Amino acid sequence: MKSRAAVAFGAGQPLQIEMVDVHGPKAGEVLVRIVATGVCHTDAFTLSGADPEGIFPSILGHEGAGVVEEVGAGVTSLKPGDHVIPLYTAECKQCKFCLSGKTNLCQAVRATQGKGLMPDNTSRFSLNGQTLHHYMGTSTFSEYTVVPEIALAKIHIDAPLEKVCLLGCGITTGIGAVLNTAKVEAGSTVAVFGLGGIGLSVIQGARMANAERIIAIDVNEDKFEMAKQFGATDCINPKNFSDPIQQVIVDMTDGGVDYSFECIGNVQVMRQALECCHKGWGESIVIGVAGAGEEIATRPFQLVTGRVWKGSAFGGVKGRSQLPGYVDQYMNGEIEIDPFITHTMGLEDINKAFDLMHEGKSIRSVILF
Ligand code: NAD
Ligand code: DAO
Ligand code: ZN
Repeated sequence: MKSRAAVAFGAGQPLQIEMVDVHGPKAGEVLVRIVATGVCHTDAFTLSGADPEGIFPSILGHEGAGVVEEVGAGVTSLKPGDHVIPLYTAECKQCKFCLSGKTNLCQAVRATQGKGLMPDNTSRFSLNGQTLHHYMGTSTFSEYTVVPEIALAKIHIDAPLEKVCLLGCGITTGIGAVLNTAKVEAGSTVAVFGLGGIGLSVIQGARMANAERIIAIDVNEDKFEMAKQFGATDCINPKNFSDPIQQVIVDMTDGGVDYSFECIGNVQVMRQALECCHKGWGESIVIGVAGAGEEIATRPFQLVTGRVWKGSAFGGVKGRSQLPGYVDQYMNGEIEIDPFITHTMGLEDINKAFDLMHEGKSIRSVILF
């Protein structure tokens, strides 16, 4: 079949809208009609060429929601008409990782997903006979996409797809990092570095966890108003201080924060986030994705004296078991999504969504097919 898609032909090039060919679902696969997709910093990171796993030509996009159109042989958990969110972290419920109970990083389709292919090592996308690669196993910048059954969360049929698409990445990542990875306790002091979609979602999660003090840090002060709306108690710009920002935060908090979150992908900020933690127990969670080959550093004594450095992918959330519950929480008013959507546009304007992100003018743009 034919599908309208935004194709990434090469690093640093704008996406091009094309009518691509989509091969139907093979065994264990599902054809999904994407209704809406967010545009995340990670799509921009891959498009920039800084992503070591970036493959071109490809169809990017990983923050979508849609409707099942057709299922391949052997698919039992989904049927046409079901509403779904594609998962860049699958959940097979059978591999060593899924069975460990310790991680959400299912490895069942990881190897082929990393090569931009479906589990049988081939692509379902082509254009004029040329193979187009999948991206993160989701490729939500195509109206029709093919996804493994184990990488689809079935959600409430009444959930508005143009809103809950953002639970496919950013909002879930931020809230999950607070509740699952850090397990922030009521009364805690929290520092959040970077106030994009991820950082604001961390603030939302910290408020859900009843953190007492939430310190929001960004170099773009335009982000402070929304950070306060989500529950930040203090907003600070590192550029306004002569001391290193970690020292400023230690001084503000009688020795440091209980939890910090890096939501930028900057290895210098990752160090600041660790070093603003309280001696003896402070934990810093790395969420941001740094460029290829970059490394983090600190003095090991920071760890010897009780600070903990951790990372979080998709907020530690197991997509098929737990994401439908996040959708229900949105529908019950327990999770906010609407304020994140600063812009909506059609697929033909998707490059504007990237421009708005780079200019710091958007939190999330949602593409409506
Ligand atoms: P974003 O670009 O919307 O937000 C980043 C924010 O950081 C901006 O507000 C920017 O002004 C601020 N910033 C930049 N440099 C700064 C500095 N030196 N000090 C303080 N603030 C600074 O990005 P986003 O969509 O919120 O994503 C954030 C990061 O999270 C990205 O690296 C993305 O790839 C990553 N990510 C990780 C996961 C995961 O599962 N771990 C999931 C999604 C996104
Ligand atoms: O299992 O090796 C693995 C990787 C799983 C993917 C985790 C990706 C998290 C960070 C990327 C940001 C996604 C938007
Ligand atoms: Zn698994």
